[in-house]
Amino acid sequence: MTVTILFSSSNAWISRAIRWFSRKLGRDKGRASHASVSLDLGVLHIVAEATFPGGARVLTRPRWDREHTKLAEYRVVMADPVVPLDVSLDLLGEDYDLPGLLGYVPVLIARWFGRKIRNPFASARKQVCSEFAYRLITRLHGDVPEWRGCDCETVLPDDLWERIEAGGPTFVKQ
Ligand SMILES: [Ca+2]
Repeated sequence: MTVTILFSSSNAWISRAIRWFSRKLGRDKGRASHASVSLDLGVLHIVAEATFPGGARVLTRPRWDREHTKLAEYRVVMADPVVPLDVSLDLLGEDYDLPGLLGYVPVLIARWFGRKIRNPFASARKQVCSEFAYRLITRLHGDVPEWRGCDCETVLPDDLWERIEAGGPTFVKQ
């Protein structure tokens, strides 16, 4: 099994809102608005992601490629999954975490002022895209040094991407 993380962008309103917040955090990049996990199982190549509408879902990799603008892809360096794939994917079918996304507003406003607060509306079961990618990869791989200290209920796709770019043992650019 080959696991990769995909960063992408789109013109959906949620995507634009996430990029707007990223820019307001001082990133002229404001690059990725979406993170997904690609799983090449040999007989089947799928992408698992949390999306609105749709919630936590899988689709085929060719279809994902048709529907997304890929900005970057990194392979996760790993042997066998720490948590078996079917258990790791247990969150599939959960709803999109819309209340949690709303909770990003006070979280990101606090970040403008250099403060860190918890997401007041987040649900651990419901998923936003970066949260789902974080949870799935850390289940499959185990500890990810690059992401240590991340709160998956307040993390943005660009946060995950920047930490990967900063270097570490877990990810190799494709
Ligand atoms: Ca959540």
